[in-house]
Amino acid sequence: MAMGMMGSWVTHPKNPKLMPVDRDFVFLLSSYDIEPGSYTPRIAEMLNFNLWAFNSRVFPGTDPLVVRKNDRVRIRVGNLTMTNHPIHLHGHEFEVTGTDGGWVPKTARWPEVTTDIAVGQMRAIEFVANNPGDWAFHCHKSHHTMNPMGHDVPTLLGVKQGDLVKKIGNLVPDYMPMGATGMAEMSEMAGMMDMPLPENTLPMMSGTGQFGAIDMGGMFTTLKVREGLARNDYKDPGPYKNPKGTVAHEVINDLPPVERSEMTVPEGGTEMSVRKPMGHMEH
Ligand SMILES: [Cu+2]
Repeated sequence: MAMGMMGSWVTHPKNPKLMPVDRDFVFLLSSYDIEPGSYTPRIAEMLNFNLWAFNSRVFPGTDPLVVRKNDRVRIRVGNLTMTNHPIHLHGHEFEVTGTDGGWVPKTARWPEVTTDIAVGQMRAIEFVANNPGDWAFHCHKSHHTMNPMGHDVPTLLGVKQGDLVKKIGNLVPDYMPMGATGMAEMSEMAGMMDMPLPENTLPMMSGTGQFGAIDMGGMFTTLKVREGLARNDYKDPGPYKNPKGTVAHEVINDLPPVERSEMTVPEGGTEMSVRKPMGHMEH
């Protein structure tokens, strides 16, 4: 299992009228510790994994879930990793309709957009895909939507790095600094400069969409809801054509700048005292 040799077994009921759906997907969640440049996972690792996978694949290597508008969709997710995964869907509300114990009675279901899947658990979620578009489907732990991530790098947010990069580069060729304004800066830089990566690895956050960098990795894919697809058509239909007036854009106009009230600082400044807990002296 630590090498990725695993799969799902789905037994469909003999009676096709039992819990019918139009599209039925299944995911196994798995995780690996593969050093950049290496081809063999460290199989003795228990907790500190760096690759988080849907069916042993990570974004942008995952396929989209293609469905027709108004299809009833089931997504089954089983968790074979050593931690829980809050699985989240955009654009729709779903119900958990199945667990390892069987189908959930209709009266016991409630609307959700995220469901946590504990270690060793299986969940089936269902919804009607009534909202056309491209919708993210992903684990909600942010480091599970990243690819190989060094966890012990210093935080360089707000640090003016100047020629530091060049100086370090003299010592460590291919050195890549953590972005001063965040992760997006890094993946854009990596794309722009055609950064060389070690063999058999991926950028930490990558993927491009119709509006530019997606900055995701790991347990991430998209649900693509379209009208007019054939019954068995699962091919990627490409990016969604957003109807006019539904895409956010920068507002450019001649209006005067917004007036904001001045911040008043009392004379002599403000003194603040911070008390930290010091054990149980008063008890
Ligand atoms: Cu996760």
